[in-house]
Amino acid sequence: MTSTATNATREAIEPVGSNDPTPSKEVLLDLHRRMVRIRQFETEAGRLMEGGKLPGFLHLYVGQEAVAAGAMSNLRDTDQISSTHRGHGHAVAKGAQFRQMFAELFGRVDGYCKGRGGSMHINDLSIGMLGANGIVGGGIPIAVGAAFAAKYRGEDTVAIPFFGDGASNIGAFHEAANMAGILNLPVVFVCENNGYAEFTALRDHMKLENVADRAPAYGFPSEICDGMDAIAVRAAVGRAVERARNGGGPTLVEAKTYRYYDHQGVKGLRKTYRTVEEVEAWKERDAIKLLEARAVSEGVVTEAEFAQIWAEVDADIAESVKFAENSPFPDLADFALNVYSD
Ligand SMILES: Cc1ncc(C[n+]2csc(CCOP(=O)(O)OP(=O)(O)O)c2C)c(N)n1
Repeated sequence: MTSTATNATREAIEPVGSNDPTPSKEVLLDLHRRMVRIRQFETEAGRLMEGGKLPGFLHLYVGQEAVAAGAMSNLRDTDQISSTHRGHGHAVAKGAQFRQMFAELFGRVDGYCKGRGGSMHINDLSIGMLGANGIVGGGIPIAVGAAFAAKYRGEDTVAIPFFGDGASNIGAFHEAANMAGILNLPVVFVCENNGYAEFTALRDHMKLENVADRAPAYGFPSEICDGMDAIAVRAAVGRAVERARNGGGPTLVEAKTYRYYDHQGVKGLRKTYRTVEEVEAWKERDAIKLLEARAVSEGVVTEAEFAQIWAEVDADIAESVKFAENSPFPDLADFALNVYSD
């Protein structure tokens, strides 16, 4: 269900489960593989950080996998995305390789930014990953710019900026949304509402309950989906992508989701802003468990087939970490390389 552009307030939709039909086996396995790749990449990155092996900051995406996997399963390599400080999941789901990602986290020359960017700046233009961004809301106008360029050139590509509930308070979001609306650009704004901006609960930083309620102000529709259900996210973003590709303009999709770890790192700096019970309640509806249970109970995928995906991903992780650890550090002599263009 979508609200219309002319409504002053949008239709409220309860984000509980999906009534969308179960996709084919091929699609289920694809969603599962994308989610498991994110979960295991992040789990390993968290372990490495706790072991003191990674420099810089690490904002883990664990818990939110269904959003990146569901959204990206609708996209082609030529479609473009921009990301946030919590960007590994988006990169992995868009098709980035573990070897270059781990090497970047380790600060080595084989990383996506030759070891100069670190966790918050992973990009891969060859797969339309325009980059993660440490500036909250910073990626939103970048994706809108990519959508403008696509429309200007007559290309049928779509751009998705991913951002959090906190980022929807930033001026860049409102300017970009206004521009996307008035220029009718092929953009799907995907807000991952995990209920918190750092340590501030949504009710303390926004008067509205839903980020989706902001879309009518810019003249385009919005949809709320269950961000723990990859099938529901795929369906919601799929509708919006199709609309954008066919000249229908932007949509805002809000996925209600949750992060399992703290804002930064694994244990986090403070623990008082949310309860253990709340975290455990969300884990009960873990996105990977939900998808596995549904696919197995409906007889579309076997437990053994899912187990094989976990094993393949773990082998890829082990090999890629070894590769990254063996990659050299950048040479200090060319520290200014690529800072300025000729
Ligand atoms: C412009 C700017 N302001 C403040 C910060 C500090 N900061 C980093 S993450 C964050 C909260 C972002 O919350 P949200 O957009 O909901 O994303 P989430 O962390 O929940 O994924 C803030 C305030 C920043 N990096 N950039």
